[in-house]
Amino acid sequence: MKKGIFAAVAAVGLAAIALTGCSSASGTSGAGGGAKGDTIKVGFSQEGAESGWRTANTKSLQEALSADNGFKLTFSDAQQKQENQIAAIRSFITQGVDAIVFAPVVETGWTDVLKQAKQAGIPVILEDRDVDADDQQYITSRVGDDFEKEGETACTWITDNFNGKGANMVVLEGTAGSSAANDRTTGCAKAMQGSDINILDQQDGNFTRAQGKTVMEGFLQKYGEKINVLFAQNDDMGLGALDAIKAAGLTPGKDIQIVTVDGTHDGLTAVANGEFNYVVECNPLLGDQVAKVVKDVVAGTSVDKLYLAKDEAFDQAAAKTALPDRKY
Ligand code: GZL
Repeated sequence: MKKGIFAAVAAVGLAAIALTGCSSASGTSGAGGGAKGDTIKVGFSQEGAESGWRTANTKSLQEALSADNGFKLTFSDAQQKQENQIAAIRSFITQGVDAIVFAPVVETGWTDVLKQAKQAGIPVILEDRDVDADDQQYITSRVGDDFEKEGETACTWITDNFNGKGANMVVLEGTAGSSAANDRTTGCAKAMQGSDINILDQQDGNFTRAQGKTVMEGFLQKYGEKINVLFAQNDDMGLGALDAIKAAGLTPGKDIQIVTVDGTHDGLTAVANGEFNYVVECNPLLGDQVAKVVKDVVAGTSVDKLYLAKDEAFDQAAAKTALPDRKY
């Protein structure tokens, strides 16, 4: 990932950030050391392993939070279950880690366990997804992507190409209750305001290929060739939908145009070969920024509330150019 492609957002825009501004770490950490030069003990609760994006994100975090970089990492994969993440965070608190990093599978339901971390003096840094506004008070910082902007960019392409044609659209939404799905839906709605594009249906495909295919099969049974465009909130659901579209005897990228979010290698390959029409990036390579925030927090250095990675977007020409050097 190119250096310096993170924008630190300390006081701009979002009310939640304006209210809390920069968070100056207390410098205290759990029972562990965390003093300058000591190995930093980090508990990382990853929400799952559901998509190509997630695989790349986990790899990035594990490479950055490595022993060579001064960390002792305890990793937990929650298999997309909130109860598993809560159990893992509780375990990190009991272990007395110096910092907790987690990618919350959904936005709500974290208050009790986040309060426990705060009472234990253990800073919590979010990576990737977000928690709801009420629980942001327990979060020291978040490193992630601007999901609302991604949704707006994706659906602006759709309105640019389909507005005024009486087009019909279906949506494969990401995991219900996740900030990635919620915000992409919000962003898309902003872009679609005033357009005549008809959203026939939108259903949760849980960010996986298998569920993307199953939900798309249902859409095709119900609406068939009425569908002109599919917005899939991640590449993997879009890739699953390709199988359903082809099985229905239709040509993806032509009979049904497809826009997705993530920008994984498989997603960009689908754009390059004409099966997808447009992909908006959601950069998963967050590890280096997360590691820097953890080190600063443990050292008692002030950090920003939010670090947003910059995302690009790819049509067929851009995808063909980007593919050879793609890191994920
Ligand atoms: C977005 C991330 C989403 C991806 C999906 O930052 O939370 O979860 O878009 C992944 O591929 O499953």
